[in-house]
Amino acid sequence: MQKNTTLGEFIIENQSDFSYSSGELSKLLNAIRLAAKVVNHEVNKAGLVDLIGNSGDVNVQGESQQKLDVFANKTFIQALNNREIVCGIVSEEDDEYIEVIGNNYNNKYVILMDPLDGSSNIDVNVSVGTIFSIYRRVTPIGTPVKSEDFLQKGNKQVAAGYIVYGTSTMLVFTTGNGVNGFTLNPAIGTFYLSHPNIKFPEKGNLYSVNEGNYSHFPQGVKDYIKYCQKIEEDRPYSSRYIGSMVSDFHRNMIKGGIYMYPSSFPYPKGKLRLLYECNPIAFIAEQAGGKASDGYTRILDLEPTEIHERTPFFCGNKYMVDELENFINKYS
Ligand code: P6P
Repeated sequence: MQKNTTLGEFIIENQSDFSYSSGELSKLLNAIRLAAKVVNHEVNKAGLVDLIGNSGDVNVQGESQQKLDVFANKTFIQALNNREIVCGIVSEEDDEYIEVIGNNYNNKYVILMDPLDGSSNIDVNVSVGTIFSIYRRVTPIGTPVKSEDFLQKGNKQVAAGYIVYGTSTMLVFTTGNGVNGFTLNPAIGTFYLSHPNIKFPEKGNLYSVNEGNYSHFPQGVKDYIKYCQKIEEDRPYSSRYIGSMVSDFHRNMIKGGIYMYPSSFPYPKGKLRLLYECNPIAFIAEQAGGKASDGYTRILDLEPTEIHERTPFFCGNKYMVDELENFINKYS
């Protein structure tokens, strides 16, 4: 695929790669593309209008909702609702799943998303991201969506991706045939294929973790961090942590590295949510030749029981995650 192919051309030319698609998956990706442009426009001018700061509400996670969180959530839900593509939506910002009534429940897909991850960074002009995960529903078409449509293992995803609103805005996604990155040309509002077939580099030297929580980490994670910090000839590591997982993961996938959010205080099960943060990023990581686990089990094989459940999350170059798991397993 030629660089500078537009996202629209890419979707049309790769339609056959989208398993199960009867054009609905393409429409779904196009809806995401539109919503991403709208959110990008607001993120880029947030400092200029009254969209910064708390909305005054608190989301299901007990986290104060930034106004852009609320705006992004509404924008993606409207884009998905108006096209009668999905039969249900899970969002980090909503306690319960959202049933999409149109089309007499005949839509085949469900989508789970974090509409604006890392939003606590908005007020300080640090990059944020949107994460999405797409499944084919498992309950009969023509019936109302049910929770089991959302509580599927990550290995059942048909597509997953993220938008990173950074120095440039990129949409990165997979449908199970590799990972491709598209950069937005804001002057004309078009995403162009800028990073075809993204793969982790063979070696990585970045580790991303909030070391402020070090004292609460499991011993194996502490040992791995010390291993990263040991100054040895051939392994000069660098610590890079933005506090926005999409940005940390994106950098690590391009340059080589590992992102870690272990169980710690006050997150005994980890902070990141399995369904709409870890599963989509894990799908992308594996498609790019990387690995994602909870320290013991492949993230994509975890059996979800609750739509907002959390998990410890370790994701990056395969050999780096393998090394980390070896340290953790010394204590199990
Ligand atoms: P901490 C953002 O809230 C997020 O979910 C991830 O994007 C980010 O990596 C992490 O939490 C930051 O959490 O506890 O290090 O501030």
